[in-house]
Amino acid sequence: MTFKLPDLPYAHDALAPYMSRETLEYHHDKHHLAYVNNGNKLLEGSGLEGKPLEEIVKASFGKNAGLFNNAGQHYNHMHFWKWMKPNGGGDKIPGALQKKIDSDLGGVAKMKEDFANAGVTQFGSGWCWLAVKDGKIVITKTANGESPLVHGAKPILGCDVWEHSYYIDYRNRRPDYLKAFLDHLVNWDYVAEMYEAAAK
Ligand code: MN3
Repeated sequence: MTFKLPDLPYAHDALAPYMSRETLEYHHDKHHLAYVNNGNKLLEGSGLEGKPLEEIVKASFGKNAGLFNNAGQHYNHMHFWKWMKPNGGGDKIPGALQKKIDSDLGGVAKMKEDFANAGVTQFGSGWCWLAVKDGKIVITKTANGESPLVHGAKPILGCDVWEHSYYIDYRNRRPDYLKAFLDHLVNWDYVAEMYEAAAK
């Protein structure tokens, strides 16, 4: 089995009330698990067995839709759990990353506004992102299981705007979910870690 469901890095109720135990039980224990199981089945005979996850995602994009959807979502969710933490969010962003956000995205407040707007305007299922492209941090959005990884960039923060990510807690209020994600959930230390790795 190449793909494995990672444990959540916190208890299922640790992100409440911003993301409930019930949401994480469905989203992590069922949705993510399904991507892992389907991905493992579709990996067999694909010629990509044993390759690193990022390579499988890039190599299957546009060539093997079934495998890409599941491997892409496995990659996205592996990071998504780590992009959140209890008592996260806010404006406490590690120094070097904050400076880069100031220079590339017009400051933290503007970045949060534009990131949320990308998530709100992603039509249907998908993700909104901070990513490093050509040495700059950019804000993007993608459909379904895609990520900046298959568009020549390196993701450093992503928010899942599939309905399964927010419907139990927020019903149709996607803007409220994105605001709670930014104000109370983002693990900026992990974002900074991915930024340092992407900037090398
Ligand atoms: Mn999801």
